[in-house]
Amino acid sequence: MTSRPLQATAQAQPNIALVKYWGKRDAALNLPAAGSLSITLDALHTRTRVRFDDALTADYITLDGESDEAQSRKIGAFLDLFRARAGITTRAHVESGNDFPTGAGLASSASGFAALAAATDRALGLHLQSRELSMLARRGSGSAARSIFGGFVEMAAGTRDDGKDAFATPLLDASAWPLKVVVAITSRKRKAVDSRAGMETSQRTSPYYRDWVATVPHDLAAARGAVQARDFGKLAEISEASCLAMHAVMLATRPALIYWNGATVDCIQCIRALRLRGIGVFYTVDAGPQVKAVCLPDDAADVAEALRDVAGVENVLVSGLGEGARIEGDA
Ligand code: 2P0
Repeated sequence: MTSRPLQATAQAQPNIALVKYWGKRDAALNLPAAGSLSITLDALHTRTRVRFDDALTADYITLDGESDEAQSRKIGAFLDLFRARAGITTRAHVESGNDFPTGAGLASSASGFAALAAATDRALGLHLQSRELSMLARRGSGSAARSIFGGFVEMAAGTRDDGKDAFATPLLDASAWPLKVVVAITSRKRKAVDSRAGMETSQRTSPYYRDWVATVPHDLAAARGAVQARDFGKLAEISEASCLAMHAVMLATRPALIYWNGATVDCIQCIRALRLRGIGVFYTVDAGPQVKAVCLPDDAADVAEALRDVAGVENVLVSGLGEGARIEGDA
């Protein structure tokens, strides 16, 4: 008798947080200290194939064609969560690829763990609900919980010790408010301090960390209201404030976390000047030097042209808002 191969391929896209996540209330379960709100992109993709094979004696994992010991350990532990649910110990072959730079502040861990969660769920025939998939994706990377869904998404911090109330929920479909995101790439280098290590140090040493966590519920409520009302000006105000407050925490971390370069600052100034000219745009920056300009659809071309002219900008990508993680081949 031949059994059906336990394999599946999924795709997911990165998301950009407008109300940021920086800090955890529990490291073991990867529970965020506060909620966050994001938009899922459509132009950058992670594609992940998972195949469970009884002949394997260890997990075999490649990311963009290369294997990395630390990443493999992290992914192996993530697969263990699914193996435990399926009641198996079978090892897996995982191949994952991004069509954008990995580890450079473009949320590759978000799309990576969301795609891996979706593919593994299908390969093992678990048929988990999206909410549960979001909770599992969170264990890989907090931001990945959000990439399970498309459009505008809110991540709940939850209060339970077991993390069963810390998952993302879709707020609004991409088609209901089709904003554009212009991404200005200012460096393709891998960042020196990854988000997980950075937020742990901020939590331990930044004098502003507690105040930062205390500001998030208000920003979250205001951003949620702005999304529901399609109030671009309000969303701009909240998003830029949340971004800068997070970077203030990072700057005050010891040793300081300075994810920006000169071009990052010049892009921010360019966006501020565009807005004074009446263009519908605001900026946000994550744990990396790239600048994401969120714009009204009709203004995206002007924003892209202006950012392309900023010295130090290597490339500019224009993205719409996209769907959540999905299985390749499904309609
Ligand atoms: C965010 N970032 O909300 C924030 C803004 C970076 C800056 O979520 O430790 O890779 O795996 O849960 O999800 C990046 O953090 O961290 C992130 P872990 P993750 O998008």
